[in-house]
Amino acid sequence: MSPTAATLEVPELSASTHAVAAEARHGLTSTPKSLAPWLFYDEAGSRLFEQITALPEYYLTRAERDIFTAHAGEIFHLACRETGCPMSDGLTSDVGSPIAIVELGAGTASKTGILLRALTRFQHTVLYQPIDISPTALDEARANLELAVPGVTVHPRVANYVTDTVRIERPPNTKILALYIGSSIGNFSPVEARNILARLRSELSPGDSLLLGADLAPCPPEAASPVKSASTLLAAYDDAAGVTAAFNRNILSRLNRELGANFRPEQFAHRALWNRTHSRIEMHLLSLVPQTATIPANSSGPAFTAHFEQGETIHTENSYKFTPAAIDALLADASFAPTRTFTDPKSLFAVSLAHAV
Ligand code: AVJ
Repeated sequence: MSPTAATLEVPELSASTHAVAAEARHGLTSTPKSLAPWLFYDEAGSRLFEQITALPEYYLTRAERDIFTAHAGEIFHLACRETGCPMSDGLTSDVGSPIAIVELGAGTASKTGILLRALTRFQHTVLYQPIDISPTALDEARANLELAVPGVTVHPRVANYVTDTVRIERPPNTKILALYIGSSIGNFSPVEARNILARLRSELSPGDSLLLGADLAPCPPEAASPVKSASTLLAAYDDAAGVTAAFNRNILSRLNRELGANFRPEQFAHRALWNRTHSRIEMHLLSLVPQTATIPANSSGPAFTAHFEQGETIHTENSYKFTPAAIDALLADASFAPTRTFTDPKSLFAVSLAHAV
């Protein structure tokens, strides 16, 4: 092969790797540098995130699971109240499936089983439609749930709910309860968050409902009962075992693996900070030395280098935190009527039910 031919032959990328390449090019040539948080979730990153959810400091997953366990019955009762489905009389339904569940960004749906199991106490069969960009996660969700929760039928849908409107399957006489849980909404700016919910709302009808899981903002120290401190929050994103640091650095390892880049992840420090002005946790990767990484040419474009000054950062994630009032305002902005917000005993996390009006 002549040198000229070699330089012309650039790897043809799959659609998903193309998106990774495009985001890397965009984020690393911007000032300040950034990488979008969806890049965290390759196979290694998804495993690290599963580990994060079990960390003592990462209260979010446990708090939300506790809320589901304590309030599932009441959630379905309230979801039904305006719809006239049989369980609103306090009776067990025998008439098929009055509520069908749709879940945005379902992943492997590890917490959803609690809700589905509770719902099968009211109705014999439940249609569950998990939506996610990862087909492997959806396979796992289906395998787990159909085995663990008798009566549940899983109709997975591979789709990007951020960029595309996802069509919802609605059997006759069924009300939809849409789930958007796990604080996934926290990764989006206020405008993006509103747009995601408004687009979901456009697929729903009056009487349908939404269950939104959002993490709560810390209370100011001067508050009467400081239930959640900024340090509790920060520790959840900077754990002692360093799993979140590994999760953050994996974004660079992924660019090395998928794009053949030559980042040295160990030369970047994990930084988590509380941005009070924007009410969000930010994660950054901080360059410990002056360094340069090269991202080779591929079908998304020519090779480029990213130079880092010592102390320069890559902004990898925002995780927005909400007051109960901010959750209600977000829901109302997307044409949902806030119905009830449930929290865990320590008021760390919120699960809010709202009706489409
Ligand atoms: C999956 C977006 C809910 O923001 O808490 C966990 C991701 N980042 N630790 C979050 C995450 C660092 C997580 N979400």
